[in-house]
Amino acid sequence: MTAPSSSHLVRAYGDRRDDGRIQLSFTLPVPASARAREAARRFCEALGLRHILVATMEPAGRDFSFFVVYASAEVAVDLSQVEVPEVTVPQWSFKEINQLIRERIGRKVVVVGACTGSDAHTVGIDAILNMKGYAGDKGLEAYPWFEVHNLGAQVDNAVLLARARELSADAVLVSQIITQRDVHKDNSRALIELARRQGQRKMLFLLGGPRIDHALARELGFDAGFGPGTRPHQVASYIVAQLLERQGR
Ligand code: B12
Repeated sequence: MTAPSSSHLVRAYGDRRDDGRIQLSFTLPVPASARAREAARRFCEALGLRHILVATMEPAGRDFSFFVVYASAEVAVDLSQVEVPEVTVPQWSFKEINQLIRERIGRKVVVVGACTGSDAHTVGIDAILNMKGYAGDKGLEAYPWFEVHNLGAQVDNAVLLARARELSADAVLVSQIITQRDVHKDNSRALIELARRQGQRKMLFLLGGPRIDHALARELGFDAGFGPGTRPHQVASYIVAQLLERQGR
């Protein structure tokens, strides 16, 4: 069947265009052996892969084996059908952001951030909030027109919301790094539900982390999601743009 002219099919690229070659790695609960290697090959066959080469088999603990496999995947993805919601952030500089707050909001923008639940990975939220910032981009603490409260690690959802209320925060910034058993989703969803019950959902809620994207954050009830490589000025610009939109300017 001929594909519609507007479609844009892409296949995996290995040695040459459209050869479909991929590399995948996985663990099987089988001690490393010839049998384990064959089990890995059959596993890939069951995935619909062809030209399977089990390149590496390493013992992983006593009863497990880790595999790296090269294979061909014949599937293609139609790029013209791929749509991903993305946060739109104005390209404002440090100076412009401060000037906009001073002139159009007329008071400091208050943000409260934390790494919530059992998560102790504070580097991400610190990168956004702390003076030093990230990759040469100053954190929100460095902006004279931002008032920043970084509550740190393992903050309970209720404690974060209570602090946000006390401070009349404009925005609540949540960092979730651990994703085992979808704990990031459960915890984030619970925060939004609590905020709704307590009548606090009018504040801006931003979610960030290495496995967070805008679509997921929206699905969990947040206003926006920020993934790996996020720079503090993007977060500052987003918050200010949203506050200006809300006040109709
Ligand atoms: C440093 C680190 C630790 C340190 C954390 C120290 C600290 N104070 O943060 C310590 C040693 C404590 C630690 C502990 C653990 N860790 Co750890 N850790 C890491 C490591 C090596 C780096 C994480 C990091 O600092 N990244 C750098 C920052 C800058 O990147 P980032 O978080 O993505 O942040 C950026 C964006 O995502 C975004 N962002 C992040 N948050 C937010 C929030 C908002 C609002 C916004 C706008 C943006 C934003 O902006 C940031 C800048 O661009 C990663 C592996 C890796 N290389 O990523 C594992 C990793 C995250 N850890 C992991 C694990 C499993 C653990 C432990 C469970 C290990 C154990 N068995 O004890 C414990 C859990 C402790 C706990 N209760 O949370 C796993 C997580 C697996 C998963 N997907 O769930 C990882 C991926 C390692 C791995 N490959 O297995 N860890």
